[in-house]
Amino acid sequence: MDGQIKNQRKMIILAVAAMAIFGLQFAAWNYVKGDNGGPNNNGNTDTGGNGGEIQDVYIRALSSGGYDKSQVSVKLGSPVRLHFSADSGAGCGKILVMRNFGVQLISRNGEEQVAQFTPSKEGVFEYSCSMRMFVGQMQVKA
Ligand SMILES: [Cu+2]
Repeated sequence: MDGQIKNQRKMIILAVAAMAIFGLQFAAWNYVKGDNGGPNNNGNTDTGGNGGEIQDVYIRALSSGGYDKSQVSVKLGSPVRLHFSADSGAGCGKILVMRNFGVQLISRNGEEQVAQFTPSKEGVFEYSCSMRMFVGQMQVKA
């Protein structure tokens, strides 16, 4: 008898705890969602997803081989707008790949191509041509 009641109590406590955790997650999720969308901010190309200031980054592939910047630095959690262009003599450097962010840009006649993404992890991430003859690094810092 006593044992059974104890067990029932345990079950109730567990159920309440589970509901509390679920409720908290739900609240947190709603909070994040609200933060993302904002009341008058439904565009995504211009304002980015995470509420931070857009960071414009410019990278150019040179006909001499390599990029004008071998390293760029961006802030964690704020959208990055990557502007890429290539000299007409840059060869395969006209393709810029950032595997970690699903970016692939091709600048055919030296024109600027733009990709936008939001870095969600600190670290050093490579950008390169598809064969990694041109290589540079993007540093993501909090
Ligand atoms: Cu290459």
